Parts: sequence; C-alpha cells; structure tokens
Amino acid sequence: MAKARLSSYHGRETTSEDAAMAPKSALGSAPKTTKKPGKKAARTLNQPMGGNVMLRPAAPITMMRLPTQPDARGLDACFVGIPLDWGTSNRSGARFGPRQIRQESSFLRPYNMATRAAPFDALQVADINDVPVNPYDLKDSCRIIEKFFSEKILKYGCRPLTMGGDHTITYPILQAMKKVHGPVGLVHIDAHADVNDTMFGEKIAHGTPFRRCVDEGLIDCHRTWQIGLRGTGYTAEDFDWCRRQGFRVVPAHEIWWKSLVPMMRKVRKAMGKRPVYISFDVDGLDPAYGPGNGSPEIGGISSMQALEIIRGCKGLNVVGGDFVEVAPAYDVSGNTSLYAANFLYEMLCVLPGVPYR
Ligand SMILES: [Mn+2]
Repeated sequence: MAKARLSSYHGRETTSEDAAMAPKSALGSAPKTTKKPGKKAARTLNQPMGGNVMLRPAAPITMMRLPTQPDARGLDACFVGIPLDWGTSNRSGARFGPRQIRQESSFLRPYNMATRAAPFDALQVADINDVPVNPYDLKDSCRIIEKFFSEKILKYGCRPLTMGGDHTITYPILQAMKKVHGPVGLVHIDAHADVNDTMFGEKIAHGTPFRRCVDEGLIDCHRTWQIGLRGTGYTAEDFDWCRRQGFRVVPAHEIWWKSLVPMMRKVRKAMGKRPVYISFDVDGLDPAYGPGNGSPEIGGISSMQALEIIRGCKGLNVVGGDFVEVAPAYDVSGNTSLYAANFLYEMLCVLPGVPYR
C-alpha cells in the first residue's frame, strides 16, 4: 500500500496539527495516496469525512460524507442516486430514498470491523449525485438513466453503487452494463421476482425489469439467483417462469433460520470470474427490518442474512450494485435507510481491488 499523505480533506485542509490533535480513528483513515500500476502520478484518495472533524448529523449530506463530482471520471467506484418512484404499483415514495440513505449514511465509518475491508485505502470513490430523471415520463426516465450510466459512469471504467428509486431503474442500468460487460450474472434479493410481462398493459414498471432483461439478453439466466422470494401471488407461474429461464430461485421459506454462507459458496461457484451485478430490493428484507418500502411481505430475510449474501460476493467480479425501493415515509425511525446505507457500503467492500487489513 502506498504511503499516506496528509492533504486536502474533503474541502478542508487537514494540517498535521489536526492529525496530532485528533485520535487516529477520528479522521477515519487519513487521506491516502496511491499509485496505479504503470502510472507515474500518485493520486490522493477521497475519504469519508470523520466524526471528529464534523459532527455526524451535520453537513455534507452525501453518501458517507464523501466528496461529490459531476461524473465518474477518475473513480473506481461511485455512489449515485435515482430519485424515481413512478414505476411503483402500491405505496409510492422511493423518490425520497437517495436523500434519506445519504442522511443515514453519515454514521458510517470507513473500515469494516467484521470483514477487515478497507475500501478507501485503494479505491477512489465519490458520490456523483442524482440522475436527472423525468417525473412525468417513465420511459423517458429509463432512457435518461441508460444514457447517464453509459456516458457518465461506465465510460470511465467505474463501478456504480446505486441508491433507488424503485426497481424499474435496474433495467436501464443493466442495458448500459451490457454494452460494456455483456450479459451479467445477477444476485437479486427481493420478495418478488419482478418478471411480469406487463402491468396495466405497460412493459416498463417496477414489477417487470427482469422480464425485460431476459427479453434483451442483459442477464445470464444460468447465473441469475433470486433470493428471498415469497408472499401471495396469482399462480405458481409467478416464480416458475423464472425457473424455466434457468434462474436459481431461493424462496424465503427455504432459508428461514439458516446461515446463507453455504448458499453463497454455491453462488460463487456458479458465477465464476465473469461480471456479476447485485440488485437488492429492500422488500427482500423482512419488514420488521425494513418497513420503509412500497411492497412489504412478511417472512423475509434478516439483516444478518443480507450481510452474509453481500459479504459472500467477495472474490466475484462485481461490476456494480443497487439498493432499491426505500420509501422513507413509512419508517419514522430511519432504520430502513440505515440498512440501505450499510448494505451499499458492504457492496463497496466486496468490489475487486479492496484490500483487507
Ligand atoms: Mn423488486
């Protein structure tokens, strides 16, 4: 690891006196410089603002209080929001997800105590704000999302971690992904399969994204795992269609009370070295954990199982991920967004290139 150098600390000059005054953990890790193999110039890595530099409930309201920039130039990974909820069928409000997730993320520190991941030691990460979607047109919003991801993120070789937004957004994200990576393997945590052909006659909605992904060859059906499916349905076809495509369907009741570490071993074996995308719908969690969502179903996975799933993706070629359907208005505690922030951080921790110390 390259030697650390004190320098600009998220819009504020950090002096050696600050470093001497503050306990080492207060600054998170000090801003780091690193060299990419074969490149001459060292780069200064962004660090989340520490809790002893600025009180946690205070500004800035960005993911993990990271710096912002308008696109992903120079970044290895980025956080990005999509404030869209006009694809929902029941309770709306996920347009407020990104802002609330950023708000709750102010409590996050840079180092992962459980897994020893230190993502900010080696990756350049920033919050690139929100995609300017069109609230009066879902199809146009999908076009805007695909273009944004292609031209402002993937063009720079950056791996996006997206704050939804309802689940419609995963379809245009994966359209952009296909152009770069081809069909991706998918780790999809959700109460619902989201493979309806149409809803109210419409092809684009939050219950249709993975049907469209199959139609357009955006996902590799034989490397697609749907975990946590449950609830009432119309017919067995709701999930059987997925099985016929080659998806691995893991209904919630089959994993109740179980550690998911063994299942994730199978997931890793199935995924191999090829690109994998993680799409996490908050309603995959039991509503006891994540009540702030638009389509709650009882009997879901626990927060601990969710951690096992994401941490179990370590070693895979994870090219991006999203956490969707957070609708803060149904959760006065803010816990749903706190989960979202933590799970997005955990996704960051399993990206390729993250050191463990
Ligand atoms: Mn969903």
